[in-house]
Amino acid sequence: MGKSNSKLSAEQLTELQKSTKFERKEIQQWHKGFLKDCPSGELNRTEFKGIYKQFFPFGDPSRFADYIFEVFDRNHNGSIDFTEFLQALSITSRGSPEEKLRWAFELYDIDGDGLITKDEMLKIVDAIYRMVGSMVQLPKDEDTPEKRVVKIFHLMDKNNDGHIDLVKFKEGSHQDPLIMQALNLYDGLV
Ligand SMILES: [Ca+2]
Ligand SMILES: [Ca+2]
Ligand SMILES: [Ca+2]
Repeated sequence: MGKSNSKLSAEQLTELQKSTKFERKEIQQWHKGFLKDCPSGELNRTEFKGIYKQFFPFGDPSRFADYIFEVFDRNHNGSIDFTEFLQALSITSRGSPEEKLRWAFELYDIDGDGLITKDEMLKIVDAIYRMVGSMVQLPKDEDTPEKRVVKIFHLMDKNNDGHIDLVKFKEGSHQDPLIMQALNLYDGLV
């Protein structure tokens, strides 16, 4: 350990400026906040879930936080360092629609094979429903995760083979803004 200094070096700052859409000042502020919540400089899964719990005290965000954690943790070493944190934040808050959709696709494509199956979609949607719980009133035809998934697949899986690729995902998301729900929820956290 010991590598997490309280201040970013000039090189680290320049690197982060290149790889995110944040200004130096913003990066420094985020870094300060990050270290306050996470003095070790590495956010583990439990800490990450704890953050979500604060924002969704009436629901159960632990599963959703688990899936989001996987997308944040780029190098899959089981923790989120500041660079990973800031890069995810950069995309979800300031990314182009294209970048946001790609990020969301990664979230839904749990095994990372480039296709979203019904099962994967159901896992994420179910996690979202558990998280928001009774906070939102849903229309009758999507008041369960299963119904919601049927609806999404009807829209996106035009050839009806049970898979959605990135192209179809992007096309469908334009017609159904709710698919970005996961990201919008995340937006509310930052
Ligand atoms: Ca990591
Ligand atoms: Ca997949
Ligand atoms: Ca298909």
